[in-house]
Amino acid sequence: MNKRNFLSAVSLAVASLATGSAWADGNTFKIGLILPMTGQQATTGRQIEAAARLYMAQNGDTVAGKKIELIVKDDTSVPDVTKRVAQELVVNDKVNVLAGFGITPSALAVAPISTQSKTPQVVMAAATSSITEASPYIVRTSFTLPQASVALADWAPKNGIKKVVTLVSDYGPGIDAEKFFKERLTFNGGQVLESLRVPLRGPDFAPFLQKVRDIKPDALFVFVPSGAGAAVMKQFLERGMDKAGIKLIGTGDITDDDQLNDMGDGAIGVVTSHHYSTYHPSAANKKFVDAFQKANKGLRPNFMAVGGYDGMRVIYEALKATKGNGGGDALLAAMKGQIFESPRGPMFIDAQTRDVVQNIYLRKVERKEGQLYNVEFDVIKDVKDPGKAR
Ligand code: VNL
Repeated sequence: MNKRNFLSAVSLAVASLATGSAWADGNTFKIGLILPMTGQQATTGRQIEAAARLYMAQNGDTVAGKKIELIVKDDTSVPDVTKRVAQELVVNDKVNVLAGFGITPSALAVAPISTQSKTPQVVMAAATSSITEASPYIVRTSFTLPQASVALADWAPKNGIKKVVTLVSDYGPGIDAEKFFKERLTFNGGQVLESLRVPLRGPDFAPFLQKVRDIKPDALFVFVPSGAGAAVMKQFLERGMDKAGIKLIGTGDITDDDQLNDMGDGAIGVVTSHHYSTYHPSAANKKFVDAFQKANKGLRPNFMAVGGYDGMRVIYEALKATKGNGGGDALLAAMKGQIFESPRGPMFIDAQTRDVVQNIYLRKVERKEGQLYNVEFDVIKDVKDPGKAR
């Protein structure tokens, strides 16, 4: 479908929403959950789907008199597919909410559809700062890379790390991480010696790591998306970078709980900053982790799972608040300003920006009870996305 046909299809759908026929298909409330279930980002899809199903199992599938129907679609993390699937979900399935979005380009591809059809779009994974500005219907329950990166740039120079090389995936979140880490480190008297970018698809880290070895900084700061951290860690250790005195630091995407336990003792001591650790010491998190593992053959929930779980909560609470008969605008209004305790700690959906405000933790990989975990050792409370201030 070309753009014009698509827009008129959406307008038709909007017209039918306005006359009430779409809502008349009774007492179901449909959530279109679009995720990368196959391909390079499949772990993200698996984590979020499992978390959404856990939330429903724990909270029931009837809310405010409506039966919740979860429609999961695989977009293979190809934005053109995300867009087509979103269009079908809005026009044919008449979903009440769109949710998921494993990577930034997928979230951005759907933003115009959300705006046109007035469908709330709950971003559970993608983390480029600007995403929430792409549509007034976007609400985010994951995190932003500026939010996660700045804390580490404050920690590093106080801990003997002054000269850093950055290595990021060459797209939205990587560029945010690079920029905000560098700005803050420089402000703190440190220095970024070189900024390296690797392709998102099928990256070969070897030549980049060789370059880092030659430059010999105090530390290498890395952002790669969830699922790619283990490959970086393996090559970092194989090349003896740690033995050459180069520390590995980054946002928590690199010591992703989905993979961390298989990374081996070489990962011990790696310091990262992030909003969620499976090891987060709270009763709410313990309950979440236990239930998630029980329902998923021992799979450890990572930060993607938490974004999905909390996203479902935001949708459920909005449906309750609107007593089951609100349209897109009413649901969106009821999502704004929600404040609650997540497994990650306290969180808040800023009504102005529709973005998540949350604690950012500094963590160090340690072996605990025989397993590798990101163990939190410091916290910066209630961090807003620093990308929004400018
Ligand atoms: C993104 C950001 C994706 C952080 C990620 O994993 C991640 C994104 C799939 O915005 O594309 O860990």
